[in-house]
Amino acid sequence: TPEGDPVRNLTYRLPQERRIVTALPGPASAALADRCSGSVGRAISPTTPGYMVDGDGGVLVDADGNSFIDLASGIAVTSVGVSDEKVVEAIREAAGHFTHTAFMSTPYESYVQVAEKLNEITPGDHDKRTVLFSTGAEAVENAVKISRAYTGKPGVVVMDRAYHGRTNLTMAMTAKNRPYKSGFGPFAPDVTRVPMSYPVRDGLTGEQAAARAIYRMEKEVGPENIACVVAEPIQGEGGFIVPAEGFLPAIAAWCRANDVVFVADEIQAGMCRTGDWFAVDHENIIPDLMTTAKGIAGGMPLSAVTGRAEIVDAPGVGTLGGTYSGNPVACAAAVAAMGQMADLDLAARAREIEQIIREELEPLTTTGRVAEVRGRGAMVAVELVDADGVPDPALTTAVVSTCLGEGVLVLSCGMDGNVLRLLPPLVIDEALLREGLGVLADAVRATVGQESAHV
Ligand code: PLZ
Repeated sequence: TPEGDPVRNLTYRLPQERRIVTALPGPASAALADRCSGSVGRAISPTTPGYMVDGDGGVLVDADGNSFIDLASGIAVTSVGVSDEKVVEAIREAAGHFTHTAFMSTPYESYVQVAEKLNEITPGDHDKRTVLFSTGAEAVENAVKISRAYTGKPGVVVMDRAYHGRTNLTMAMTAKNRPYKSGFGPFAPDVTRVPMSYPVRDGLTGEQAAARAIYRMEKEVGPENIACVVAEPIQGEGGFIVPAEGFLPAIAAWCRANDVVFVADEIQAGMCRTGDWFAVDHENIIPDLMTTAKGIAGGMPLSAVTGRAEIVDAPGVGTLGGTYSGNPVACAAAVAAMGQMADLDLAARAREIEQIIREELEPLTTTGRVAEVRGRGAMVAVELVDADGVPDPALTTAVVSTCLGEGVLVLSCGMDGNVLRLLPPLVIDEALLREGLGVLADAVRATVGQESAHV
């Protein structure tokens, strides 16, 4: 195995290598895929040609011994790795005592530790409180419940292309029709969508884009009816869109002036992913409430709403919760995962990863098919277009599937399905990352080349 990263003393249990030893899928994975289609609802149809049995650092290993380079982190979850030693040890230790008690009735320390830690690392030094849940969608729903309780108003404002989850309220908040919403309505009322900033397409400054959104909020809903504005500081599923500087601060300021709760949905962008603890840190924004999940607990299901004490405490005693909310094994994992993020300075590592990705992928702009390489830290996307500059989902799908076939796990996103998104674990080895990006770059060039050969 390689020595790892001497600076952070990263060492690995598994060889950090791309190794494809069978046709994909291999026979063991193919047999499992058969059982899957005979037993699992077809709405859940996995896209990776391998059933995983092990993983470490930047690799996932399948049932046939194929080792894939992981550029997805289970959709931005395993930022500290899929089997970080400290996280795994914390899970073993906690589960050895009890797997569950229901914190609402029978409490334990790790829940309080997670709350204290989140109150400490989220922006602002005001008095804060945290409540824990299990999934991201649940955290978003509860941020809305808390905002309504605090303001006494019903309205929820969300952004174009937003993604906030798949429950009924969060489907209403999510923009994209297929595959998330079509056929699943009616949806929760009182949700209004306003335009976000999308610099490469709208050409507006952050202030101009904010003025456009604020006009809509004032004229279509009115601040007297709005409980909260919920925004992803860098959009995830919607296409890794980074709003122009000044957009988010202006929206947050408008909220403050109008008794509207500003909720930053940091479920995908938070927890060191973008090179700071949170994406809002980049412009020193202090949200009233923040939702976190994904990266927070090293892969265990845990989510949180953190924010101003007077807002979080608006709902009365016993009005928020859930059987599994703040599960003790997940909380123990979160304490360990957040500890590793600080000890290994994974925020700095995310900034280094951005440089590596830009070095390897910015040259692709010469193909004429890359509208933009954008993002921050280890949350970077390549937006693909056709020769006329129109979003090109076919090219994107072809590149993703070539990468999968070559042992590199990469995801797409975007309203138009034309964005390649990179979310490597923050502990990925540099040489391995460069190799994975090389495969991706070759796949883009080869696909574009084949297309022009056909014309
Ligand atoms: N808010 C910003 O990114 C989850 C969705 C995967 P849950 N994104 C991945 C899929 O297709 O279901 C997400 C997010 C933001 C909320 C959520 C919802 O988090 O844990 O998936 O409920």
